[in-house]
Amino acid sequence: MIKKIITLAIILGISISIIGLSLSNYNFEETNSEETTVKVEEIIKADVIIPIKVSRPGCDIEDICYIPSSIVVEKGKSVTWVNEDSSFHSVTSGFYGEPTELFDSGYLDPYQSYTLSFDDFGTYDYFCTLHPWMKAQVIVE
Ligand SMILES: [Cu+2]
Repeated sequence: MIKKIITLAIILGISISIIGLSLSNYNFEETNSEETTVKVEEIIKADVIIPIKVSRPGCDIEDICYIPSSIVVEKGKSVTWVNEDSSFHSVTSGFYGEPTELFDSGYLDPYQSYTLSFDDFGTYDYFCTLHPWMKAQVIVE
């Protein structure tokens, strides 16, 4: 009789543990599925943005082809450009028709970024090889 009671108690204990485990699993899965609904995006910290619609003339009127059109950085620091437009653009040193060949991002795809570090003082003018009206500068202090 005592043996039967002990066996029953053990079976009961195991059953409770199993139920408890499956409940905790269920809760875990639920939280997990909520977390996966959060959109995961690669976050690039942009110092200069190439905004939308700059592939047509007009952004030069307000000087917003690159935002900001003039950025001041400390010597040794880097600048990251992000192309937020749906067209290709470039970050090329110099002026349209007069590149200085110091740097050239090549064609940046939409949402592609380009990072450069500036180790010398000076004013670095740059432009877009595809759109003559797009120009801006980096000032290294
Ligand atoms: Cu461009």
